[in-house]
Formats: sequence, structure tokens, C-alpha cells
Amino acid sequence: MQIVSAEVIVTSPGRNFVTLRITTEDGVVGLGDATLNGRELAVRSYLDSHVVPLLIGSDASRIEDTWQHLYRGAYWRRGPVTMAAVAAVDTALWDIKAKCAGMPLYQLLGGASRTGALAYGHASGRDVPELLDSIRAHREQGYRAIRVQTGIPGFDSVYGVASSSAGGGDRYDYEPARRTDGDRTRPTVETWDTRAYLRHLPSVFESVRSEFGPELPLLHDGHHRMTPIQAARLGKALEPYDLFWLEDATPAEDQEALRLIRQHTTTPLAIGEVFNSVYDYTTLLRERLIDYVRSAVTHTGGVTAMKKLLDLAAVYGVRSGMHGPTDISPVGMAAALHLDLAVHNFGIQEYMRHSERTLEVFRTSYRFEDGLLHPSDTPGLGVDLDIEAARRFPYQQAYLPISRLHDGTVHDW
Ligand code: CS2
Ligand code: MG
Repeated sequence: MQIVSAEVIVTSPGRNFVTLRITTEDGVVGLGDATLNGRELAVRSYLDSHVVPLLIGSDASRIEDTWQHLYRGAYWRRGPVTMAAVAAVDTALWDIKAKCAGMPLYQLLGGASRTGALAYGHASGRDVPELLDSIRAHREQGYRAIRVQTGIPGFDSVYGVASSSAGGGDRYDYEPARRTDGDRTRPTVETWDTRAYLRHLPSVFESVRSEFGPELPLLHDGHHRMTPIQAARLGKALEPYDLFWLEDATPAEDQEALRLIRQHTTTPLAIGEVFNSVYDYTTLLRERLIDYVRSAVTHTGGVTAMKKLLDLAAVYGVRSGMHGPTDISPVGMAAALHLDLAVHNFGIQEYMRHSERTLEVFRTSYRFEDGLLHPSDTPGLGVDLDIEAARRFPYQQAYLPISRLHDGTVHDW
């Protein structure tokens, strides 16, 4: 089954996305997500210049061999740009294979292990009253698990907190990469103070638990900002609030940092959305330093690589918690949902929900009902890309914010 074309489609319906569209000689089309927030054009170039020429004329049915060719044949291995490109090819080939089999992709991954995948949404508030409103709104939308992020008194803007100006739709939308129409696009700068954050957060969870009770699964994203001992202190301070997980407590590449955190707290830990290969996890899994794997199909080399990573995680009792913000496209989200349904060690799926504008371009069939996500039984991934609609939304430069301390020192955003 020869590949006759492979197009890289960059579109910006509400935010930037990069999609690889592969077509076989029989006219079967497969899609893969290659979106890397703030660095989209690097992946487009990697695909257009170095991958697409190798795909034309190759056999679309040889998924594993294609993956190994693109990984080992590049000589220079791993990294977010490379692995997003490999992921897009791999996901598109799985889409094609499942379509040819007349099955939803999860059936080729072992079939359904559950009726649906528990989702969590992003509640946030500049202050506690706004946060409580946001949690109520997310529960009314059907979420059974909720991420909690708030502002900090005295700070203008804080990671993860929607403000009416930032979102693409309702006031709880949160889009970190800000596009500007101006000719001088520069990252916005946010000021950070970890000690103020550590003093403030426990009282936020005290208010949330007293309002919503002990059962509601609550998650929090530390977003890479703490030192190991600060993260240990926060994990310990949050134990009375029984979090589902504390995410990215420290910069993820410092795997050994989690040893110290583990010594001080039983709050479950999740990490890995910035990782791009199984090798990023080896210490974390072998020493059981984390409880959830945060990688997305889109950033970790595709369905093939993600399935192998989750099978290794299962050996150590670690479960999935795949990354699912709006900068994972509906194609990447659908790929995650097929794995979520099939793997035994499923944990939870992040689901920020894309804007109506994004869904004008990406026609999805996955569904969110009663707090659970299901990829649908449409053959393949179950997502189509409307090329004409995609052309209506040209790329716009966008950067993720950067973080600086009060004295101007660059910090982890
Ligand atoms: C966040 C992401 O969803 C999350 O857990 O860490 O929204 C992250 O900030 C973005 O993916 C960055 O592009
Ligand atoms: Mg995160």
C-alpha cells in the first residue's frame, strides 16, 4: 500500500496546529498531529524537508519499520521537534491501518478495557470565589474530576488561570500561547514568587474541599516551578486535601529530584508532558518515583511509542494520565482516547475541550458524556480535517509566556 502524498497543514482556528495528512495509492487518508506549542514551524520544516521525501513511495502498512527508520535513520535522536514529527507519521499510519480494517483504532490495540475514559477539566479563578464558580461550571458540564489553578494575591496573571481576555470561547477557556497581529510578537512576561504560591495554595484547597466535599478528584499543576524541597513541602501541606495528583512539581528533566519529594509526601505525582521518549522515564519508573505518565501521543513519537511506554509503566504499577490541553489537536486527542480505552493501566485523561472554531476545521466523532470520553466506533481515529476550512485560518506567530522572578531572573514558566 504505497504512500502517494504527505502534506503538512498548518492552520490556526483559535490557536496554531500542525497536521500531517498522508494519502495512499488507494485514496485512504491518515492524519497525525504534529503540534508543538510555540515551535510549530520547526516541526513543519522537519517534516517537509526531511521526512515527507522519505515517505513518498514507502509502504503505509509497515508502521513499526517506518517508526524505526525515522528514529534510528535520523542519527540525531529524540527531542520534541523530532518526536512530534515521528508521532505525526506514526499516528497517520495507524489511522490508515484501522480504516483499512474497518475498525476504530482501539480495536487494533487490544479492544476496549473500559466503557469510557475518565476525563478531567481545567477549573481556575483569579481568586477563590471565581475558582469555586469555575468548579461548579465544570461539574455542570459533566466533569467528574477537576484541575484546580488559582491566582495569587498581588499577582496580575498566573499560569493556568483563565481570564476573559485569553480564552477562545467561554470565560473559563485558557490558551497560554498568545497570538498577536502585531509585527512584534514577543512572549508575554509573567512575574513569579514560589514562596507566595506555597503560602497561598493550601488555603485554596481548604476552601475547595469545604465547598465540594472529600470525594471530588482534584488535580493541581505545579508547572515545573519548585525546587525539590519546596515541592516536598507543598505535597505534604496538600495531603489533608487528598489530591488525585500534583503535576510537574519540579522541572521534569531532573528525574532524581523526585526521590527527595517521595521521601516527604504521599501526594501522588504526575510528570512527563515535556518528555518525548521512554528514556526520559527510566529512573522515574524503575524507582517508582511517579504515579502517572503525562506524555501525549503527539509529543512522544506516536501511538506505537506511547503504547510501549504505557506497557513499561504498567510493570511498575504506574498509570496513564495523558496530556490533553488545547495545544494537542483533536487528532492527537483522538489518538490518546483510543489508547485510553484499550490499555489496562489507564489513569485519567486531560480534556480542556477545543473551541468551536477549532472544531470547524477538525471534524471529530469522539464524545464526552457523563464525565467519560469515548473515541467512537468510527473506523480509524475518527477525525477528519476540512482542508478548505483550514485555509481560512492562516498561521499566526505565537509564543508561550516566560516567567521571571521579582529581580528579573528567568524562571520556569
Ligand atoms: C499544562 C499545559 O495542560 C497542562 O497540564 O501543563 O497546558 C501546558 O501549559 C501547555 O501544553 C503548554 O503549551
Ligand atoms: Mg501540565
